Amino acid sequence: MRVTVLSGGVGGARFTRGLLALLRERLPDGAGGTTADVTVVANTGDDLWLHGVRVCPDLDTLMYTLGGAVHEGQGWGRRDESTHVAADLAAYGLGWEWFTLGDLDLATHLARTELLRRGLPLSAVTARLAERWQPGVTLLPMTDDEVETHVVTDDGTIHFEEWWVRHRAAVPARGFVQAGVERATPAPGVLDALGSADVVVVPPSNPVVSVGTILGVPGVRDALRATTAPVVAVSPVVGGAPVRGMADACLAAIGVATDAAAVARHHGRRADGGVLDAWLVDDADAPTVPLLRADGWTVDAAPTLMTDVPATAAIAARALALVDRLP
Ligand code: FO1
Repeated sequence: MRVTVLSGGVGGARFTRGLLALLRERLPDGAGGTTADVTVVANTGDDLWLHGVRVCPDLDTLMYTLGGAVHEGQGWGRRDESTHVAADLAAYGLGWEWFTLGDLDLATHLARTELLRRGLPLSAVTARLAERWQPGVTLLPMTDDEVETHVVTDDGTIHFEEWWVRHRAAVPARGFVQAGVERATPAPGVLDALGSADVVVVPPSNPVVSVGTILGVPGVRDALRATTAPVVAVSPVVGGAPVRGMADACLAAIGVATDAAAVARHHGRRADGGVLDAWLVDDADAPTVPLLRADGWTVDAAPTLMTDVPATAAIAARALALVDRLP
């Protein structure tokens, strides 16, 4: 069974961990793994150059979370981290003191940068770094080309991470620019992962700057619309608010209401020219189920708070169960 996941952010990584736990239970390979072949296409729009190293937040959150090394409370960065180098860099007045690169995390960025400088594309670099962590999935950047999400504010255009971390998305975003996306191509394996999947899963990732960025890579949206695989997604909005992060600030910037039905309609059903087939909302949003069903959506309500891995596995099970209810 081939499963392809489009993931960004902490929510995407946590969901994928639960999905893998479910697949290991349902399709065990007898060695603690799963016979399912899971490919995760990661958002790379958050990527940036800092202190001369390439930082890939969403690839690293997936690699650390699935590799068992993530700082669980943060959902990003390494557990048992220290920040000696960051403190000393601050003493030089360099870098972003509000964006902490931990000492162990820096090793990842130094390794990545070394391999990039040797001429490896990001996809090959990612595969090489993942060998150490054994995430249990094929981890693919959405593209090997440098695409960065920049945020247009009244005081100028800044990198997404500055808007997200320094300003906590409190500065109004007038729009998002995926710098470089027009000349980007999907990374090797991405289109095949979509075309040959038995199911495509969209976790409760940020619909604008994670899912939207991945879909913005030329060719990806068309491949998603064309695949014979059903496409199921989990709402990142519960009861009118994002579960984590500041997706509401992103949705407001593009004029989409922060509610489960509005986000579904923003992505759209494939039958209507959109990219999804089925949508799982939280029990808190059960009232939207009949409304969406009336529009032809295959939709269900379930507990969707990813409180721990078993709870997340149960959410993944409910999302996959929607496949059986597709017309
Ligand atoms: N998030 C923060 O809130 N504060 C930080 O200092 C911070 C540093 C950081 C360093 C490396 C990295 O890969 C991620 C980091 N993040 C930090 C998280 C990051 O902003 C988010 O995980 C993603 O960009 C959201 O998808």
